Amino acid sequence: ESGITRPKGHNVSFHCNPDMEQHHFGMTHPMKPWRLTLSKSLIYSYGMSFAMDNFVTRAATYEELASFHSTDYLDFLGTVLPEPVPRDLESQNPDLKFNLGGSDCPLFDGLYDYCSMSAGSALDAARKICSKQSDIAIAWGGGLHHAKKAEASGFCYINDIVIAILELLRFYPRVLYIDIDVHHGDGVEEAFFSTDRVMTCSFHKYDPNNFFPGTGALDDNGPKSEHNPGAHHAVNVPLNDGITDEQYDMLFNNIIGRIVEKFRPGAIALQCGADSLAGDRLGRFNLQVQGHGACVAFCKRMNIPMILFGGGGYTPRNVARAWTYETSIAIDCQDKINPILPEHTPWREQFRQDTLFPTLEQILGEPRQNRNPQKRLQDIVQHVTEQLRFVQG
Ligand code: ZL4
Ligand code: CA
Ligand code: ZN
Repeated sequence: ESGITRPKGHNVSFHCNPDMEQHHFGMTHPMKPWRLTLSKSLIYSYGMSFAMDNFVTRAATYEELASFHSTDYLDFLGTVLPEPVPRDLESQNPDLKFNLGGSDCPLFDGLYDYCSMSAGSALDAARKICSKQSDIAIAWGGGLHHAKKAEASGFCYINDIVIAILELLRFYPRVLYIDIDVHHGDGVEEAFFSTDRVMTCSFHKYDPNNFFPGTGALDDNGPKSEHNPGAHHAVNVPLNDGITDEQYDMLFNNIIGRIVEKFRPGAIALQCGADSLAGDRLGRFNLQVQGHGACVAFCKRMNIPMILFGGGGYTPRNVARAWTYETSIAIDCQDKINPILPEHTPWREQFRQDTLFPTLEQILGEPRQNRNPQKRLQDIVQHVTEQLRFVQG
């Protein structure tokens, strides 16, 4: 008996499609759709599905994908076939059409289905929010924030987040997008560069020369040109290696607290990329499951309808821990669940430690050096505070 019951006063819906998890980017590619299977298996083992409305989502239609993407791009995406032999390992090859087929965004079997299923979950989640049937809607298979209108980028082909936010904008005057993936949420930021109805805020590792995608500096806040209403509506929080839970929590609460107070969003889209966790194959931070989850808890306390998206996350056991803990926060049972992983969890040995909350020492041995001086973090809060003077709610 897990003791997990329906949360009082709010509805949580869970949107997934098991077919999505069957796709493979390639043996050594860091993006493993199987991490979604591992995450769900842990969520179900804890009995959390009994506290949510569970939906197996459909694939998004061509017309739905075309609400953001160009038809040229979609037509190509729908017809390209995986190549029998990888043509070129260099994804910087300028010949790639729509940036498809390199090492970051390979062509694989069922690519179009994979993309439309991710967007289908995100859209279903958005529609449950719009119809007020859900207060929190979860789409761990979405969160693919780098995809552009007519270009694949950074493991992302279809920007399910943009498509979901466009749906939210049919019902809500203002939507806040928050992105805690270790990478800059450039695709979502760019999509809403010229509107004041969406504010975007990404926290990320920033190093223009050595870390993908290289954008998202503190003073990149939306084009300030030609009476652009979207000016000042992009918040960027550039960080360095090794940031800790305490520092991240301070920044997140300060910055998101101020944005919500000023912008007064009707809905929140929160991208919960788990590559910001310590020990991630591509990540650089020292965040623990608790610190990552604290961002979700903070947003939930504001009582604003919210979609939780997945995103990056390249060490599957830690992805599963974070998204399980965050599901428990959504349904308000985080204080009730046993931190020892349920005995009957499938693939339990994959988790190495039997706890939901391994220590930094257990994850990394030696924690990564923290290169975020407190003074720099205060300057960031200061900059955002000044930026928000230009924003109206
Ligand atoms: C890999 O091992 O920084 C792809 C990508 C494939 C398999 C074998 C091919 C070996 C790491 C990454 C060659 C790999 C060369 N395989 C990759 C500038 C780059 C050009 C491509 O979390 N090389 C590009 C994208 C980032 C770059 C990060 C994050 C997505 C998200 C949301 C996207 N691209 C340099 C890298 C491997 C690979 C190993 C890789 N790619 C690491 N970082 C990137 O924000 C879902
Ligand atoms: Ca981010
Ligand atoms: Zn990422």
